[in-house]
Amino acid sequence: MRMRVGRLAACLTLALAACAPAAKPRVQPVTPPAVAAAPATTTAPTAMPVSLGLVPWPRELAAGTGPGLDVGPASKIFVTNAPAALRIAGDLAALVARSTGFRPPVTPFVPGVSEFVPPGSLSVTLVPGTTLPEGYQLIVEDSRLRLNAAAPAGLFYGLQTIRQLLPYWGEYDAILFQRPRPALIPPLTIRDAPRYEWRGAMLDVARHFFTVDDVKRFVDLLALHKMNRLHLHLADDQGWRIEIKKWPDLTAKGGATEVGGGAGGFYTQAQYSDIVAYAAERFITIVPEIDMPGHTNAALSSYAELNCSGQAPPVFTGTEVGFSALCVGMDFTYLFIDDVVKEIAAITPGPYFHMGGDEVKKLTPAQYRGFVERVQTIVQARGKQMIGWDEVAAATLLPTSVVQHWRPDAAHGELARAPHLILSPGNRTYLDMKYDDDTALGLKWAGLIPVRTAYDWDPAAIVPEAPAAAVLGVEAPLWSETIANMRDAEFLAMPRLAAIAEVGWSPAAARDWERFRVRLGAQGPRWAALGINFYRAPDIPWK
Ligand code: TNX
Repeated sequence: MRMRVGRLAACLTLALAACAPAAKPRVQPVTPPAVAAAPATTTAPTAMPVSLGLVPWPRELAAGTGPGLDVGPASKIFVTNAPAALRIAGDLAALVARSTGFRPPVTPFVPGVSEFVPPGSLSVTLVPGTTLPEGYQLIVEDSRLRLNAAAPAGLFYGLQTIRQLLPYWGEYDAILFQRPRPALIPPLTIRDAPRYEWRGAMLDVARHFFTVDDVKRFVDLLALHKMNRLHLHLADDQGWRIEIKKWPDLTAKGGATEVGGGAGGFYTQAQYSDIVAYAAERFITIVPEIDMPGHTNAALSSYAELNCSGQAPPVFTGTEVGFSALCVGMDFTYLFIDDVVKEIAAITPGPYFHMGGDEVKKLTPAQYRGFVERVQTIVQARGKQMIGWDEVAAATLLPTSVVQHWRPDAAHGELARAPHLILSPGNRTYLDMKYDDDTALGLKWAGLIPVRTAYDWDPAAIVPEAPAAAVLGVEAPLWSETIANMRDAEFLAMPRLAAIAEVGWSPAAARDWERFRVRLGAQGPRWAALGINFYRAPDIPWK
């Protein structure tokens, strides 16, 4: 089925305005309500009740008093006159238009001349130094909405919050043809910023290939939940998915199949750059992974000279792991790796290169460590920080290198010494695990993962020996042995991706399963409107 790429995130940008600094809110702090009640009074009889079904829950939220904002035909958006702010203000206007049928005009502030925001209007302002990294403030009071951030990413996340405050029916394509209706945003003050800088997901495009439009659709799911890293698993035994100009057979041969023997596919470098740019507009960094020295049958079958034997193995379309390895004792292998890292680094603006490093059964521990250290040097020489799955913690790592924890039983001593850690414990974050025994898709080697299991854990408690500052954050991998298209991917990812997003964003003290499941249930109509094939998990009170 063809997805509506870009619709999910069409409103993702926020503008900044040099509007007046937000006044101190006259509000009482409240504990996060599961779903806040609509304000007692509304100014328009047609106003829709708005629930606070926010996911992820913000760092601080206080209910306000007095009128909220009735977005209506007279509403305008005032914005800081800067390109990033104007783009986000334009997206906000489009979002409001979809929700209400009225498209508010966007007017840049003229600094020092007019920073007045009239009642009924919205403002988007970029003011350096006013928020934490990636943070924003959203203040709705006196019939005005003010969004403010120190940097564009914060405005973007504020826009996602506004999106969840607006009625879900704005997500339907048909809404513009319906009678315009005002939408009420309740009075509130939100001061928000993420708990962790790394809030990611991984998509395995190697076991089954996913098109550029599929990947953009996945990016949209991340953006909706304020996630900011998309790790692409670009090469494995079953497929090589990224064009390397100097080694064309990697894709010509190694990209031409997938699990089950389908046609596979690959991204040209131009297509990859298109994905990178699409993600960047949504403040998402692409993290490319070329898995090595194991998980390399696609490369080994493409070039005989990469094999110690000089013989290329056949392509592989099964799902076993651990049988392949690069010829680590041969210098030629490292020339190959350098070519690959060089070409990918050149089209990857983000600072990371993931070298995989998992599940190597063909090498001695010393061979493995030597390989990791040599690849680490190559990656660094090409200007990137190396990331590896947790097995790489056995090697001597540079201070910039990042270890991605995945095995629930990995040795904590090594992990505690990792310069930086990403937490992807298989028994919590693996989106390819079944929800329960009846789930048709997915695996269960790391256990069954119902929504509560994906939600109810604290990243700080996974490797308690690791210094808190070493923990970059969390990432949810979606391996694709058992999924062949985006419908399948959405079924396994949603709603657990939203749970992991909150684990990465919200402060530990604000997280609570009982409240979360109600807020998650409130996403149902929105996700349905967006055409997301989410699993109606029985433990969630879907609206
Ligand atoms: C383990 S997680 C793997 C992958 C599989 C996955 C399936 C990791 C680093 N390696 O090769 O696809 O399990 O759940």
